[in-house]
Amino acid sequence: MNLRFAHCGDFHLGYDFGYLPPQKAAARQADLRVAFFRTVRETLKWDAQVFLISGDLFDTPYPSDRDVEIVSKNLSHLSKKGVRCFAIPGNHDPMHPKSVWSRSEIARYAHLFHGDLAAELAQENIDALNLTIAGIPWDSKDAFRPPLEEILTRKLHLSDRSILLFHGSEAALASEHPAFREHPFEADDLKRLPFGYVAIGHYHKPMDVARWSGGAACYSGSPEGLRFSDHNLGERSIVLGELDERGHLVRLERKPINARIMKTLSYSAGDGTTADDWFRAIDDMRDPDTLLRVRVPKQNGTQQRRAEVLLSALCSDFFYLDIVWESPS
Ligand SMILES: [Mn+2]
Repeated sequence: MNLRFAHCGDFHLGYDFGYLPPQKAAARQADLRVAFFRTVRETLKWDAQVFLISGDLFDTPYPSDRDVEIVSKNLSHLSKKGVRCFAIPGNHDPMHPKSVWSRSEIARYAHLFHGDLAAELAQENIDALNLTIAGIPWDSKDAFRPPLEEILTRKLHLSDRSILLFHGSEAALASEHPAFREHPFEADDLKRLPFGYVAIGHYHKPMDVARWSGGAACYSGSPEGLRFSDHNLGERSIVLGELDERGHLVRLERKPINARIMKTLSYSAGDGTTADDWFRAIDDMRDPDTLLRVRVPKQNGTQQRRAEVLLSALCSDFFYLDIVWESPS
């Protein structure tokens, strides 16, 4: 029988959305909880036997009771349906003695990989499924250590089917985004590992990092965009996959999951556009579930006041419309 899995991560439950007005921030926090609920529902629809969380389920190691309760209830539901849950701590929810991962209402339903990679690769063998799941927990003490280096040289003892979970920065992304330098790895190194699927977290854009004969490695991405940064924009999804008896990846799909969508639009001085052009372009994107940030060049005197009035008329057509007036540098 083939094995099905669902891979998600980077929910950042409890993220404060501090740039939004309080009511909208609360609505977005609720969106994160809805995204988790939907992810669990899609996992069951997919008939997955395993549920994988590749780090940063929570935005903090000490989330609110409400967030803990929602996760606990959903994990308990998965467990009742026979789905096993595996998770690793990410950089936002690292392992601490009193962190969320030690709370019994979470620990009861999720197998958490922790411990020191230098000693051994934490892994769990499920004989009934002919499956090994291994996980590299985020190491806050040595955040720049390449996570794959040590296991590349080690002899691993795996079942025919094997999956690796870790949270890190693909090297090409690290060069584009200064914030993605921690726990760096090369996409090519993934191909040298003996796993059929590698479930990666940290980068928020859904992305296939590597594909090889019989396997793949993916960033699930965050199920909701958190900020107006490139990797949080656009559609969000989770990964659904299937391994055959030999451990080869035979199916890989993405399931859209986001309730709302984040977009940006940008104009610059001297590009020949006017406030009327901006108005038309924004008006075309009208959507009550869109968060849109528009960058426009600051105008002079009465022109500026006219442009502000014009564009502010569109605010109620969006979940959130943020017009950023940029002064000429
Ligand atoms: Mn992260």
